[in-house]
Parts: sequence; structure tokens; C-alpha cells
Amino acid sequence: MNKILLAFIFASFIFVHTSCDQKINPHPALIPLPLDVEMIPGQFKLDTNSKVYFTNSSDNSEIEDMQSRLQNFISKQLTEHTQIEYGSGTPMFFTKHINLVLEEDQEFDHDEAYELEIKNTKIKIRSSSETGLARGVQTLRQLCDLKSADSQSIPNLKISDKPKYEYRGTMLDISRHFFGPEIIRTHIDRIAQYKINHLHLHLSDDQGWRIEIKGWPKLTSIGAQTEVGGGEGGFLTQEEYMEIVDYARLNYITIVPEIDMPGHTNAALASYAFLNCDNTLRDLYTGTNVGFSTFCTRKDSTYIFIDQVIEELAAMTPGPYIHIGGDESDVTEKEDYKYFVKRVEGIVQKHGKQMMGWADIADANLDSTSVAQLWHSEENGKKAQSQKMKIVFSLASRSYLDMKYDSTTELGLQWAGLIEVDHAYDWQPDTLFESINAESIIGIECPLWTETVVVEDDIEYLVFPRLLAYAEIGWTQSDRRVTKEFLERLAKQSRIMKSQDINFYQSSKVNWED
Ligand code: TNX
Repeated sequence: MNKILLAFIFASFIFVHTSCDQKINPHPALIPLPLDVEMIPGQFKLDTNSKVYFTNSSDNSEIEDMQSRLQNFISKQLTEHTQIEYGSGTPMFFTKHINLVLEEDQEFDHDEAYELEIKNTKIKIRSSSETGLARGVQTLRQLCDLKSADSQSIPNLKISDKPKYEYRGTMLDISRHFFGPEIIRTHIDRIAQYKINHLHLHLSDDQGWRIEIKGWPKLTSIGAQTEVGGGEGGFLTQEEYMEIVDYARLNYITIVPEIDMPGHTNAALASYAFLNCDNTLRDLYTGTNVGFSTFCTRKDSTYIFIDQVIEELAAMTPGPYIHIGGDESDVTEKEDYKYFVKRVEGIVQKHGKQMMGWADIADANLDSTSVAQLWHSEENGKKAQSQKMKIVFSLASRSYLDMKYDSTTELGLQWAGLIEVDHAYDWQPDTLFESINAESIIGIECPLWTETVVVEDDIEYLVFPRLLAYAEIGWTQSDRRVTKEFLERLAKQSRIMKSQDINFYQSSKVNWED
């Protein structure tokens, strides 16, 4: 009798609980669009005074860390009134709980794949890696951020997701204008939301050397002291750089540091005379011309210097890549250039890293482990491909964040054309150049050069919302991408960008909501 009564109470609870909100939920405006989204009737509600238990099936410290960051976020953003408690053991079935589950050796076929299930009182994120869980957490965060201010719920659904490309990057040039740790950290928070997994830092150029090298202190005591327009410049100390690397790691983002050479080196040439073939110091430079500087490529002392710089940089950089620039070395003799790049490749490898460079480097005879970043010429891409090198797509006319949106945009340059939001989105890396095969491409990167970018607001204006387009090209399978639908989802993302005080470009191509 008791059992029957209990079963009845239980059944009516389930009925009452699941019968509300049975209407089909609309698809959320997630960017990047996940691989598979199944909407389920009902919602996960966070009412005043509801409690959320976080449970964790393992004692993995990375997951605990992720969990406490998610918890922080949920308590701040999902609702002000939600009480958060850690739960141990199995919570009661009607208690709301969020569970991050690491399932090594499970069916996930990709390091960044995850599954997110939201069902009435339960949210579960599963993956076979911490990285996958972190990507799932970002999806959950975005679902929370997308809900309207008067709603206290997120839709029931099931998402199975994984990325198209393994390399989804963006670059920040902190040489032309210097931007310090705080701005870089904020940038990391923002790009992580869209599942970007590489942040390339352009750390040296004609106008400034921005990373402390203990063995060569004048690089920063002289070479960092100015920037485009004559401002005071600045640099990252090694401690600051390592803190940034660590902050990026917590967001499952790999830092790719670039020392641009043999061209784009005036700041170094103004710091140490021996780097010049004529042993004469150059003046510091605050203009915006390119292609006028070069290291002396036939002197052994140049390579002793580079070896020590790369050694210090590699020791502070856990990621696989050291980027050596290699672009626009217009005053380096062709043969000297090839000799230089090959020799520097050996130095990078000696310090346990893979060389990455602008695709101009493919002129040299290189190892297949080196990666070419293709920014302007199909020819360079072909040369890289024929050496079995992998390619990251950064075609200037499609993915340079420093290009103007339209002819009225005040910031930015125009040499590669105008890049409106739809133009930024409406292309595919694997069909852009006939001769570059899909198998050669490991991903895409959108670089922000900062000749015209002076303050943080300027970064925001040029990066947002185009970064969202590139994030989706990098993550979402091409056959799932439709420009019109992307622009509709983008319209809803204004809520997120506004709530984060991002000074984004309000393109007239988008019917912005809110
Ligand atoms: C070309 S792209 C450069 C940079 C400039 C940029 C400006 C590339 C590898 N080099 O030095 O900052 O154009 O858009």
C-alpha cells in the first residue's frame, strides 16, 4: 500500500514537473554553431532561492578549477538570487545540479568534443578531456548570457559538438602600439567565449620590442621605449608574460609568441649595433612603413643572439609553436633570407618547438613540421604544401581585423580591401584557393595589426563582431554555415557584447536586437 502511494506521489511529481513549459524551445543563437543541437521541451529554471549543486565525478584539480570558475559565473550572471552549494555524492533527483563529467576512453573522437545535456533539473557536460569540458562550459555560459533579462531559465536541449579545425586563432599586435597584461587578459576572456584556442602575440616589430629578454636587456631598455606616433611604448616582463600564458591556459588557449625577423626588426637594430651589417645603431622608428629593416643574416653573432632569445622565450612558452615572422623582408637578399629562415628553424627545433611563420618562409627549404601562415599569396601556400607543411589561413582580404568595415570606418587600413561582417563570414578556407588542399589546412587565424589602434576601445571596435565570424568558420562544419542565419544569430549576440561593455561595430548588415 505504502509503495503504491509512494509511486503515485512520485508519478504526479514527475507529471507536474515536466508538464509545464512543454512548448518546443526555439534554437538558441549560439556562436559558433554546434555540430548537433536537439531541442527538448521544458527548461532548466533558476528561481529565487533555488539551489544548484555542482557535482564532480573525479578528483581532478583542473575540473575543480573549471567548476569553481563556472560556479562563479553562474552565481554572478544566471541569477542574483541563486544559492550555490557544492554537493558531494548524488543529489536528490529533484535538486538542481550541474555536473561536469570527464569520461576518458569514451566515445568522443576528438580532444575538444563534448556533450551538453540540459534537462529540467540537470545539466551535464561530458567529454573525454578537460579541454572538451571547457568548451562545453563556454556553450553553457553563452546559453545563460543569451537568455533575456526577465527570464530565469535556459532551454532543455542536447548538444553534441566538436570543432572543424584544430587551430582557431586570433593575433594581437602589441608592437605597433603596446597593450599590457590587463588588456590582454580581458581579450583572452572574450575570445575564449567563442572557443578560440590560440592567441598569437606579435611581440616585436620595427616600432617596438615588447618582451623582456634577460640576456639582452637593451631590447627593452631601448627598443621598447616608443611606439607608432611616438607614445611611450612599454613591454611585458617575463613574469607578466608567464602570467598571461597561465591565464590563457586556464581558458584552454595556447599562446603563440612571435619575434618577427629578419625584417621588421628596427627596434632590435636600434638596441644592439652588431645586429646591423654596418655595426651602426639605427634610430628608433615611430612611423608605419614596412620592409626597410633586416638583421645581418651572414654573421654568426646574429644567430647566437637569436638562439638566446628563442631559448628564453621557449622556456616561458608551454605551447608547441614559436612564430618567427618572416614577412616583408624586402631588403634582405633572397638567398640570405632562405639561409636565415632555415637556420632559425633549426634553432627553434633545438629548443623543442615547432616553427611557425608568415607563409613567405616557404621560399626556404623547410621541415614538414613547420607551419605557414598564409596571408596573401596562393603561390606561398603552394610552396608550403609541396613541402608537406601545414597551413593556417589568414588571408588579409578576408580575415585581417585591421581592415576597415566600409569606406566610412575611421579606424583601420584598407590595403587588402574592406571587410564587412558578411564578407568576413562568407568564405571557406578549403575552397578559397584551388591549389590548397583541405588536408593541408589546420585552421584559421584573424590578426589585429595595431598601426591605427591606440586604445582598448579601438581593439574592441575592430575585433567585434568580426571575431565571431572567424570563430564560427574555425569551429563549425562548412555545410552547417549559412550567412543569413549567422547574421540573425549575431543580432542576438549584441546582448552579450553590450553586457560586457564591448565597443562593437554595429554593422547595418545586422538587425541588432535590444
Ligand atoms: C602587413 S601581414 C603586415 C604587417 C602590417 C599589416 C597591416 C604581414 C605578415 N605583415 O606588418 O602591420 O600588413 O595590415
